[in-house]
Amino acid sequence: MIAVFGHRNPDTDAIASALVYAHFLTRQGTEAQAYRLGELNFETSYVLRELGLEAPPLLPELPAGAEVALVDHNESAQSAGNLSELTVTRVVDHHKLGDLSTQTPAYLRFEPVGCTATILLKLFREAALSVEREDARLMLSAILSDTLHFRSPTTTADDRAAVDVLASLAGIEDVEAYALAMFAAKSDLGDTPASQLLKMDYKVFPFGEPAQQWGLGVIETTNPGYVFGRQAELLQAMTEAREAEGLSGVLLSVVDILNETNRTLVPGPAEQQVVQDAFGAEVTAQVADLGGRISRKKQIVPALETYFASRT
Ligand SMILES: [Mn+2]
Repeated sequence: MIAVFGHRNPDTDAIASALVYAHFLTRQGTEAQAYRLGELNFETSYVLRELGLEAPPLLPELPAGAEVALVDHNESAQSAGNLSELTVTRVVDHHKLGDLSTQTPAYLRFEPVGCTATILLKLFREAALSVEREDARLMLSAILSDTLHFRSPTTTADDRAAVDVLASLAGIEDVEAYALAMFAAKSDLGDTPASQLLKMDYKVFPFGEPAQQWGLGVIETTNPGYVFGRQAELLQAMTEAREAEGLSGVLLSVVDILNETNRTLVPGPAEQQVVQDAFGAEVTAQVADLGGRISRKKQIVPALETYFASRT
C-alpha cells in the first residue's frame, strides 16, 4: 500500500490530487491510499462537501522505509516530518525542484503547468484510462483553485484545455459560477483565529547560503477588506510565528482574487528591508504594495531567491 499525500497546510490541489492519484494508482493495480498533512481550508471543504466526499485521513507516523508518493510538492520542509526515512516511489508536481532525493529509482513527473491535477489528467490519457465523474470534478476544482480560474500568471494552455475537458466530464456547465462559489467559500473566514489564518496557505522556504528560513503565507480572497480589518492580530501572529519557528522572516500576502492585486503584511524591520530591496515595493503602515504579483510560486519565491543569492 502506497501512501499518497500533498503538502502541509493543504490547499485544494494538495487534497484533490492526492485523492485522484491514489485512485489512479489503485485502478492501475498499485494499491494506494490518500492522506492529508493538515486541516482543510474552507474552499477544499466546500469542494468535498458538494461532492459528498470525506476528507482523506491525516497521515499517521509511517515506519521507516514505507513507500510513499508525493503530489503537489517535493521539498522536505513542506512534507511528512520523517520524509528522509521514507521510500519515495513517485512524485507528480508542478513546483520547482527543491531538496528532493530518493533512496531508489523513482517515477518523477514534473511539468511547469498551473496545477498538479493538469498533469494527472495527462496520466489518465497516457494510460488510456477513463476519468470518472468524481475525479473529473476534483481535478477541475484543483485547477480552478491553483490558477484562480486562469487569473494567475502560472496558468498555461494545458490548464485551460484540461478545464474544458474536465468541466464536461464533471457535468459542470457554468465553470465561472462554480469557481466564484469556490472563492466565496474560501473567503468566508468567520472568526478563524489569526494564527490559523496565517497558516492556512503557508510554506517555509530556505533562501540564500547559509540558508535563512522564511515563512510565506498567502490569503487569496474576494473580500480583502475583511482580512485588513484583522491586520493588527495577523501582524502579531506573524511575529509569534517568526519567534516560535526560529525563522528569519515571515510575510503574509493578501491576494485580491477579483482585482488581481497583492498587498503584503510586513511584521518587522527585517521583512520591510527585504520587501523594499527585492521588489522595490513601497511599505506604508506595515503593508507592502506588491502590485499584480499574485503568484507566490512564480512571482514571490523567485524574486526572493534572486535577492538572497545576490547577497551571498
Ligand atoms: Mn498545486
